[in-house]
Amino acid sequence: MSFDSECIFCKIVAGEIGSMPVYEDANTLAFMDINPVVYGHTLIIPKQHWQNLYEVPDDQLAEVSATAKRVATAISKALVPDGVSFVQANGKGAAQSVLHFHVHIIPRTLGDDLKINWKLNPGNPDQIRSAAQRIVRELQ
Ligand code: DGP
Repeated sequence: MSFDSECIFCKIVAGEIGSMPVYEDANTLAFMDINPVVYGHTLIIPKQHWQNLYEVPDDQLAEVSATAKRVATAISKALVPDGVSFVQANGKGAAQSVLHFHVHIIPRTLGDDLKINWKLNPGNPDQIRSAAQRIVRELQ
């Protein structure tokens, strides 16, 4: 089991710090982003610690992809956005701030004009929770 005791996402997987999970299976976890760029912004991670796309083994990548598809499908039904974007950053130049491989699922609104390097602003916990509850209901 690959684990980094300094990694914030490993701490979430281990239950050492809280998160708002929406889906979990043996090797992957989906939870709400604490700095959402939009309502419903969700992260998908492998439970094991791999820094980036280059490190994550293909079988783990396949499992993350399957979870990302499952959660994006639930988001598209529960939140009814105009679209859904996947963003996955590798390295400083790509604005990767947490060095544990992850995929952002971002519900989109026509004309939202989102920039790929968004600012990390704290989200409203009630709004994040409400989005999580709607996604979880769809996944059940
Ligand atoms: P990136 O910048 O692509 O590495 O994305 C990392 C994301 O992780 C960013 O959108 C904010 C989010 N994030 C950072 N720390 C935490 C945390 O402790 N909990 C949660 N839920 N999200 C976090």
